[in-house]
Amino acid sequence: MNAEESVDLEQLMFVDEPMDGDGPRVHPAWLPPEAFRSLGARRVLLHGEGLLVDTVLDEVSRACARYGGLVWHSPSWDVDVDLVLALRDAAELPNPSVEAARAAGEAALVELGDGETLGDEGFVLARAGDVTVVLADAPAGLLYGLFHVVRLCAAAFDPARPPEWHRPALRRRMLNHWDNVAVHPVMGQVERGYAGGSIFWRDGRSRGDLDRVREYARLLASCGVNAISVNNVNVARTEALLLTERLGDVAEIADVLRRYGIRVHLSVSFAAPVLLGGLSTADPLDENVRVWWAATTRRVYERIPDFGGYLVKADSEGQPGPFTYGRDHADGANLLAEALAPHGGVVHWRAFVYNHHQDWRDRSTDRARAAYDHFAPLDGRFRTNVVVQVKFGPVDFQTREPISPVLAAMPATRLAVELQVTQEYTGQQRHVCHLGPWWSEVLSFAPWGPGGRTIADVVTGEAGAGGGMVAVANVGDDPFWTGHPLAQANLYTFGRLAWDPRRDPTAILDEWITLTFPPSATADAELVRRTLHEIMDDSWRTYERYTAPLGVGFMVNPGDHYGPGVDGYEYTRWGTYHFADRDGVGVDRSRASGTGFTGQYPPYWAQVYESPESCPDELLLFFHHVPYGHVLHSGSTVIQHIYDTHFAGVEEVTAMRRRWQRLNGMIDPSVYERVAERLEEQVRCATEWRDQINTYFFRKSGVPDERGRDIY
Ligand code: GCW
Repeated sequence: MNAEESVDLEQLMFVDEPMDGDGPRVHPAWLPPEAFRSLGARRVLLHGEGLLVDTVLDEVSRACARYGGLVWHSPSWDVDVDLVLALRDAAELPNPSVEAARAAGEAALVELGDGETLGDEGFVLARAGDVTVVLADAPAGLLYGLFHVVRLCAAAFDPARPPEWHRPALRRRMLNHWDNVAVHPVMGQVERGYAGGSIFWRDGRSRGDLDRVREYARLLASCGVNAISVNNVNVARTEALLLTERLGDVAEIADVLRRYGIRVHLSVSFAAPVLLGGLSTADPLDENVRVWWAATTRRVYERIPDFGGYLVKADSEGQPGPFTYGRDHADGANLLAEALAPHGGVVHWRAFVYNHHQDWRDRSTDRARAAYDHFAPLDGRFRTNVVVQVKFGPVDFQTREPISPVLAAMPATRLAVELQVTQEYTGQQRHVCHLGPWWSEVLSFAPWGPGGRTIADVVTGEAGAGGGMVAVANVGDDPFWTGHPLAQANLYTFGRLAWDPRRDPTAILDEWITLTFPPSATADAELVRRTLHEIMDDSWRTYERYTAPLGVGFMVNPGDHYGPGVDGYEYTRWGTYHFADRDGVGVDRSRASGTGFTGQYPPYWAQVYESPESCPDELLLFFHHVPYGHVLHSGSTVIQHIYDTHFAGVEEVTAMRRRWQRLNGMIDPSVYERVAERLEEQVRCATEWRDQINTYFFRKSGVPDERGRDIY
């Protein structure tokens, strides 16, 4: 196709019907109909029964109806097929080519599976003559296998394709929605949401737009997510009722998600026995409290038999918790775990617990220490159906932080790592900030020293018993789902990394590009691909360059956390300080002279971080207070590094904007326009960051830029 034909793009790229009644069209994200062309032009036989098999049938049927293929659902015989999707335990079919395909799949399994089973979600893909076969032990495996075929496009039908075996590394791959049911006076409908309203709730009630939820479920299943919590971890009165009176709303969502292999979880208030049950206490050791949770949880399972479990933020930023009763977080988590255990549910208990009423004058309290101080001593005390959910960094989802030492401190506890897909601190979906490379760094970090076990190993656990990966979602009712269309890639990447945390994020991004901008519907596919990589691959580092330097974090406007506010948090109670003065900047977290946080790491990193000489440049100001003239490993001084990176960051954003302009007329115009508009804002905001940070540090230090550029 050439550029003149691009008027047809909309037809190719968009689903036929607006999904919102008369409302705006919803962008199909990485599942445009065109991405199904290769599958939809084939003859497909589906063999097996089950709810998710019906979902696969529905997907294949829609693709085949559009692109002229054919689909049979067993029992069907004597047909020529190109693709067989079959459950392994389904009965034999009197069709030689189907049986040959299944035999090829079995052989591949023996060859590649290394004695392992496919499990509930795994699948094998192989070729038998002219036929591609996907075999799975369970329906969810077929669904994931189907989406794998979609991702591969024509390559799935390449006669030379060697067999493949896939199984998710992590059992639970979860998104947390910080969606409020009732609009919060400060945080709005979605806390830290940058994509419009909630797809689940509006103005105090369920939206009832289950079509949109269904589209969402497809998107999530296609990248591997299998669990979501549907309400904010800050649980206010209306949201607390989802557990009881409003459970029906949750059940309706669960009915839709179930068809895509996704379980529903609920954020609950630790004070629920008091708030909802009329008890006088929520003390985890009180017998009536235990009975209340058990009975309430039983009712949840009567309504939602595959309910996933509870998510709890306790004793944190004003949420109730066990501390009120002189109990600890193991007591609290075990209370809920006990109620969930008979039903196979799990409690995700967040380790994000710290004092948010700190006195900025007090240099001895260190927010970074808090999660470890609270949780590490409890290792071994949590029930097996408790997952302690740990933010990846010790402070709060910053653009750069060290990895939380809690993840290395609780070998006898199931741990999940929590990431933030919603871009609270990384540009709020107005800036391009592709987070895959950052998450990949987090997951491949080896807390016991290079070559040792990694964070990916910790959350995978022995025999897959780890706590998995969790992320705060970035989706809303925006027509592009994520506000910034390129932020869709963060959601996709999270799912794919949760499926396999060792994958290369650039390869994942490439997959996303192929699906979202299918080459067959794109005027110059290679230009589009190259341009997107150029803009996105390094965008997290670009964002880092023009914002808070060298790991010091924050410096954002208080409250909304958008844009520069160098001293915005410096004299507040939130525990996030940079301590810049005329001589230097940074937080001394050493054991020798600071808060002692470095001592929370296993010996290798405790030693590396302890000294400014060995501390990696990018984390220097997180761990040390150093003079502006301190020379980095890069050879630059701290002050010159600040100037250089801030000038460079803005130049890179300007280049992004220029590169994007190449795609004008080549891709869906509405995507083009939305991104173009956001890039304008990114340039504006990055410039503001550059000038405020540079000016601030120039005024503090009095050290001029050695290249004499404009500082105000
Ligand atoms: O980063 C902070 C956010 C809060 C959020 C909190 C948390 C849901 O600013 O809005 O509250 O983290 O993770 O609980």
